[in-house]
Amino acid sequence: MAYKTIVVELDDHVAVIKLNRPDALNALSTAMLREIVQALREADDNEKVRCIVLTGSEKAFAAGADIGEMAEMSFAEVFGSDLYGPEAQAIVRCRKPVIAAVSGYALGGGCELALMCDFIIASESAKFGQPEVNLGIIAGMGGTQRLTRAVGKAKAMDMHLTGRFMDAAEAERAGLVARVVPAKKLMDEAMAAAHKIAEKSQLALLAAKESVNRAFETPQAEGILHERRLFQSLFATEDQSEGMQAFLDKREAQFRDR
Ligand code: CO8
Repeated sequence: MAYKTIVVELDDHVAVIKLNRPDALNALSTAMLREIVQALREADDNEKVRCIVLTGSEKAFAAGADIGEMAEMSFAEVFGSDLYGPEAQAIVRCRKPVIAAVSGYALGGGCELALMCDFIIASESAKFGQPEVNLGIIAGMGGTQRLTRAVGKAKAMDMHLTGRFMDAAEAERAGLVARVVPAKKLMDEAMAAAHKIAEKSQLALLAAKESVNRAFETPQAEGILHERRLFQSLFATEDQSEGMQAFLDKREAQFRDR
């Protein structure tokens, strides 16, 4: 499908979704969010795709929701249309692993979009922030919830209340990002991680993602029970037999997603 605000490329088993509104620092318009949702759906439905990388430009992953689009909106319009709500829900419904490769600004909705991905690999130039308070609003796509769970109350409050940006080194220390690499190596690192993931059993990946996400949605005892049942269910797969036999045979496993 032809997109206007994003570019989608397939590199072997990895779908790369690149946000592409350079003039607006990849500000997230409704049109762009809908295209991201569509591209994620297509990647989820495409049997060839085993991992997804979501990225922006060197200067900006995304500098937030599109302020121009929101500026004139009334409460009735924002509430009545559930602005950005359905798109945000659809993004987190993607079942395949999604890596955010973040360079430059990841602000407001851009930070929230990165947090909706499964993990973030950041360049040394990355800057994360929830500066909505400067606009007289607050985060609306999960930022008060996901950022708080990622970095804890103190730093989340600091970012939401002061609007200050967190650089990549602080973001790594705080647990917001998984890895920090030099800007020039960002896509190489993200693609290497994605290709590594693509080698695994799809069934185990789906179960792992679902189970880790339970840690955010359920009491711990429920999450642990859910994990145990998923763990046990994977013993019904051929990939479990193959993975363990390959280890014992001292060879690479050949997973077939069965
Ligand atoms: N929306 C629209 N346009 C933007 C945005 C944005 N969020 N950010 C940057 N742009 C545009 C600028 O207007 C400018 O356009 P133009 O050249 O036509 O004037 C262009 O991008 C370049 O921006 P700057 O000239 O400002 O570039 P600088 O390098 O000087 O500054 C900054 C970069 C610091 C990133 C600056 O652009 C900035 O502060 N941007 C706004 C950041 C922000 O406030 N983000 C939060 C937005 S609100 C939000 O995300 C709410 C999400 C939750 C909604 C969910 C509802 C359910």
